[in-house]
Amino acid sequence: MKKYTVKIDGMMCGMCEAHINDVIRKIVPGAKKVTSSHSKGISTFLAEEVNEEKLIQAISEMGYTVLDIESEEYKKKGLFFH
Ligand SMILES: [Cu+2]
Repeated sequence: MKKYTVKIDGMMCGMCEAHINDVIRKIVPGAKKVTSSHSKGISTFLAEEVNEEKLIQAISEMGYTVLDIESEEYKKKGLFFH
């Protein structure tokens, strides 16, 4: 599982956030914890694998601009024993 952070230009309000969340869920069927913030200009979600090209294209087609996609290994807290 990875945590993806997508920097998006053009979100202006809660409706934009909802639109972006919808398109992420559509392009990334297994996406979890999909959240977007128009004030920060980012969307985050958890997923195993993402077709980044397809996601960028789908978001652009809606009139927003993807500036960057970052991913990092996501580890649930408390899952590991010392
Ligand atoms: Cu809006």
